[in-house]
Amino acid sequence: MKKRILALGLALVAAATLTGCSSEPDVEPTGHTTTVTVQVQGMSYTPSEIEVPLGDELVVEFENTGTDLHDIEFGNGEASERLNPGETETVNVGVVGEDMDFWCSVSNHRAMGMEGTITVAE
Ligand SMILES: [Cu+2]
Repeated sequence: MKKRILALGLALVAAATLTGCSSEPDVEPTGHTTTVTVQVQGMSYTPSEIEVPLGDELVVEFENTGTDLHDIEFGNGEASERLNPGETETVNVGVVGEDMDFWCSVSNHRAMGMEGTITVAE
């Protein structure tokens, strides 16, 4: 029984990995990495607009400098954990081939203004 559960778990991980690969945009990677620090100010991200050269890998160092629980979630499915105030997490967003939104998935934070955009610069 335990073995069967383990096998199912592995299958789910494999499926998730495959889905992750197929959702990557068809773009020539530059081999460069753009690293951006994103902080929280009240109920918004700063910066809320990030520009990334086409094909760069984007790494976001998310610092919860706010006073509530927050996370950061990207349009391609990458996301941080929910962080307490003062915590930091580095999220590898992957190679960026198209414009993308990002937002906080906690409660109604997105509606309150916790969202932003990643713009591809060609
Ligand atoms: Cu939030």
